[in-house]
Amino acid sequence: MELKEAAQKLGVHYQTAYRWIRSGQLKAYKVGNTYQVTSEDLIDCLNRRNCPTAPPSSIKIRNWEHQAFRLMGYLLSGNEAEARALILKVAEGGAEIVTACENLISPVLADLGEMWSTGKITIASEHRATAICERALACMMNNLRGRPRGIAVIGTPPGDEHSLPSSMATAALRSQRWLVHHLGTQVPPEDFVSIAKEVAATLVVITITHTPALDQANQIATLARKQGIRSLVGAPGTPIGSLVELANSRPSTESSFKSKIYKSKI
Ligand code: B12
Repeated sequence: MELKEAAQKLGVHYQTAYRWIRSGQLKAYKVGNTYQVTSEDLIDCLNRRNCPTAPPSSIKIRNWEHQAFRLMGYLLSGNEAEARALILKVAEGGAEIVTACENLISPVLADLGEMWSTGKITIASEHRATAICERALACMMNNLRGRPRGIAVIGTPPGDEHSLPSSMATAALRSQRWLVHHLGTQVPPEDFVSIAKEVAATLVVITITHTPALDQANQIATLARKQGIRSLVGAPGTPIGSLVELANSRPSTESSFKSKIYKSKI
C-alpha cells in the first residue's frame, strides 16, 4: 500500500508516517517516487507502538568515585565551567538533584573539609571551591510552575555560617514541587518564624553544620511549633534524600527517622 493509506491505517498524519520511515520505526520500500508499505510491516509498527514502553532511562553513573575525583580536580584548579557542567549533567541527566548532592557534591566537600582542616589546602582554595558549588546549585534553584506541594521556609540559625546545606535543601524540595523561601544563613529565630507565618508556610527546615548552633535551631523549631508550623532540623552528614522523604511524608512517619537526624523536639 502507499504511504498515504498506511498513514490513515496507523491513524497519523502523512508527514508523521514519513518521519517514522526516516527514523526506522516503519519499514517501507521506495518504488519510483513513492513509498510502499507491506501489511506485515504496518502491523509490526502498530504492535510496537501499542506496547507499553519503559520510561526514558536516566544516565547511569557507574563510578561515582571517578566523578567525585573529576569534580575535586575542577574545584581545586578553579575550573568553574567544567565543575558546573559536571554537576548539572548529573543533576539534569535524570539522576536528579538529590543524587547529585549525595553522591557528588557532599562527599567532595567533606574531602575538601579534611584537606582544609589538615592544612593541605588554603582557606582561599576552600572558599573558591565552596563558592563554585554554591553557584552551580543556584542553577537548579527554580521554583517549579503550577500548584505547589506545600510552602517551605529554609535557612540556617545564628552561629552557623555554612550555607550549602540549606541551598541543597532548597534545590531538592523545589524539584519536588515545594514552593521554597530560602533565607540563607544566620537568621534570628523570631525573624525566621515571622517570615514563615507571613508566607503561610506549612514547613520550616533548619539546617545545621556547625553543631554549637543546634540550640538556636531548636529555638526556631519551638517557635514554629507554637505557630502550628511543622519543622525539621537537618544535621551534618544526614542525606538530603531523608529531608525529601520527611517533607513529603505525613508527620506521623517522622519517628522512624529519629535516629538519623537531629529533629526538633516537638
Ligand atoms: C565550606 C565549609 C566552611 C565554609 C562555609 C562557607 C559557605 N558558604 O557555606 C566556612 C569557611 C565559612 C566554614 C567555617 C567553619 N567551619 Co566549615 N566546613 C566547610 C566544609 C568544607 C563544607 C560544608 C558543606 O557545605 N558541607 C556539605 C554539606 C552539604 O554536607 P552535610 O554536612 O552532609 O549536609 C547535609 C545535611 O545538611 C542535609 N540536609 C540539609 N538540610 C536538611 C534538613 C533535614 C531535615 C535533613 C534530614 C537533612 C538536611 O543536606 C546536606 C547534604 O546531604 C565542611 C566539610 C564537610 N564535611 O562538610 C567544613 C566543616 C563543616 N567546617 C568545620 C569547621 C570546624 C568550621 C569552623 C568552626 C572553622 C573555624 N575554626 O572557624 C567554622 C565555623 C563557622 C560557623 N560559625 O559556622 C568542620 C566541622 C567539624 C565539626 N565536627 O563540627 C568541617 C566538617 C571541616 C572539618 N573536616 O573539620 N566552613
